[in-house]
Order: sequence, then C-alpha cells, then structure tokens
Amino acid sequence: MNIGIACYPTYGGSGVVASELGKSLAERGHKIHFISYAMPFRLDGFSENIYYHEVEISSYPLFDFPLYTPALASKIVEVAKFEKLDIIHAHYAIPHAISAYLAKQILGDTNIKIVTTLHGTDITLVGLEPSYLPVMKFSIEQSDAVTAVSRFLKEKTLTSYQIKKPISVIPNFVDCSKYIRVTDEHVRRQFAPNNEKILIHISNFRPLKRVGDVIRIFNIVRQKVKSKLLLVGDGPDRSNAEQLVRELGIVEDVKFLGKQAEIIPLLSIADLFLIPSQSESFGLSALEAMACEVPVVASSVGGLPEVVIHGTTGFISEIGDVERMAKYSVELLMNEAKHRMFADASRKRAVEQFEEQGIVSQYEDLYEIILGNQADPSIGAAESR
Ligand code: GMT
Repeated sequence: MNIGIACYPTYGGSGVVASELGKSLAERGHKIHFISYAMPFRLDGFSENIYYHEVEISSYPLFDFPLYTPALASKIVEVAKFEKLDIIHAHYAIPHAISAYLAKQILGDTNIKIVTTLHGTDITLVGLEPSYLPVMKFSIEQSDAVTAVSRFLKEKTLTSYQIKKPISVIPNFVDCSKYIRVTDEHVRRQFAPNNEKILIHISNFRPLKRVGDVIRIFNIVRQKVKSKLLLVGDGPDRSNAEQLVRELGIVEDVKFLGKQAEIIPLLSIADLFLIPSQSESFGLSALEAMACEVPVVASSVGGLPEVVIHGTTGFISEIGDVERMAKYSVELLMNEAKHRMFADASRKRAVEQFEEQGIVSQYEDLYEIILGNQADPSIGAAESR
C-alpha cells in the first residue's frame, strides 16, 4: 500500500505514534510518505520505504498567521497524485483531518481513503473550542475510518461531538524488543552516585501535565527515601518548574535534562515513573516506561487507568492528590520485593497488551477493510471495538 501520514513533527505523543507506525508499516513493505512542516523527531536514519515531504508555508504581509491548513492540503494533493496514495492517515485531527478532507475533494474522483486517529487534546480541549468544533465534527464524520487511542477517548468523542460514526479503539503501542531495560550502572551512578532511587517524568511540559505536582510529590518522597528526580522534556511550564525547584531548595536532587531523543537508557535507570496529568487520553510515555520495567504512579484521568493497573503495575490517585501519590511512591520504593513484582507486571502488561506488531496489524487490517480488500469483522457486531 502507499500510505500518506500527516502528523505533527514535534516532541509529543501523536507525532511519536505516527512515526513509529510509519516505520513499522515500512518494514512490512508499505511505502510511507510523511507529510509535515518539519521532519518528525523520531524519524531517524534512512529506510528505503520511507519518504518525507515538507509542507512549505509561504508568508505574505497580508497574513497575520501562517496558512498551514491549505498548504498541507495542497501538499497532500501533490503527494497523492504522484505517489498514488491509497490512504491518507491523519494523526491528531486538527488540522490534519481537515486538510485531508480538502485534498480528497480537490482530487475529485479517486479511491483514496482517509483514516483519522484521534489522540487527545484534539478532542478533549482544542477541538471543543467554538472556533474549531463544527469543523472538527465535520472532518471526523467525513473520514472513511476513525480510530481513538483509548476507550475513554472514543466515548468522549461520541458524546462531546455527537458523532454517529463508529470509532475503532486501537491503543497506542510500544516496540518491546527495543524498549527493554538495559541498565548502564555508569549512567545510573552519574545521576544517583549514592545509590539513591530514581524517579522520572517525561513530557512536553504543558500545564495539563502538572509538572508542579511531579516536583511536589518528589519533595515528599525524598524526605522518606534517598532519591533523585529526572525531568525529561521541555515546554511552556519548564521555567515555572525550575522556579519551584529553587523555592523548595531541592536543586541538587532534581535534574532538568530537556528534550532527549534517546529515552531508553534513562528509563532503564529509573525506579518509578510519575504522570499526574490533568488530562491524558492514553499516556504513551507511561507505557514506554512500563516496557522498561518501571512502575507508574498516575492520576486517575482519561485513558490512564486503561494503561496502568492500580495495585499491579502502579498506582492511581485523584488529580492533584500529591500526598497520596507520594505515599504510593514511597510504598513501592521502600519495598524491594513489591517493587520487583510491579516492575515485572508492568513489562508483562506492555508485552501482552500493547506490543507493536499486534497493534500495527490492527491498523493494517483497518486499511484493508476500507480499501475493500478485506471483510469488516465488526459488521453484524453490536459496536465497533
Ligand atoms: O502532544 C501530542 O502530540 C499529542 C498529545 C495531546 O495533547 O493530544 O498527546 C496525546 O496523544 C498521545 C498519543 O496518542 C497520548 O499518549 C497522550 O495521552 C495524549 N495527550 C493527552 O491526552 C493530553
């Protein structure tokens, strides 16, 4: 198949999923055409089946804002025509699904199909704004297939946008042969020279990630367990977070590592992953941690409870309940046998429920169904998965 993938190139979950899906499909022999305004950050190295098409956005004194949506649509038209695309897969609905719809209209009589994958804030936050909502609803309904990364997100879409269309839940995935714990003692000693426990948080530091809570949880934990905190990523809340660390007087124990392309070595030295988000449709970073045998302490929002099993692979608490999250963290960090059990269960869950190959096959099957090459097993069933 020839598949166009429109996605964000930035440090964020939807771009990661799009890139990993594209790489995996390319390994299966499909021709993958990434279409974005910059090279997606996980697209490293050369692969014979992967192509990248950059969207050029021209400026003009009349335009106060860059006109990305039509520029992306034009690029999709060009790629679809010359590369004979069968599918356009839009990751994160705004504006990718809208541009894909526009492109399909421009292409006219074509069998090209649009798949839209909903990731999170495209549905739960941005898409609900009155300035986007009608276009969002329209572009979801006009897609040939719609997928959501969790049951939570599917339900949220159906209720908030009153969508009648079936939505398939295809969860996010992790390559468990790559995401595997390979602890380098030298790296561990760099961050924890006195054998302290290591807590880690990875995100794009937006307010909804509640990085302040991560720091407050750690501040309680460190009073009971000798520990260090690694903060990976960057974004609008980074300065506030650094300020809070200075105010609490814990600069020595907290390391801001900024954006990191290689996170497996860091996850491999971590004992606990913290994700106390305000909203999280799935929590891909938590799954990547679990694959590396790192139990997770999370908030009980969105799709997180579909990933983290309370009392088995980690713990879940109310948003903002830093005291309880700290208590759970200490409970795990102080009990080696329990920690080992949670670490093993985390890895097991990642392998059994979210391994890349099985999930990528679900996307492949969906493509075959909408192209008419395969019967839809859900026809006659009560609802889509
Ligand atoms: O930053 C992004 O690229 C998307 C981001 C978002 O805010 O929508 O992440 C979402 O998609 C990820 C991949 O599917 C999920 O793992 C995240 O949970 C989800 N983020 C939120 O729902 C806040």
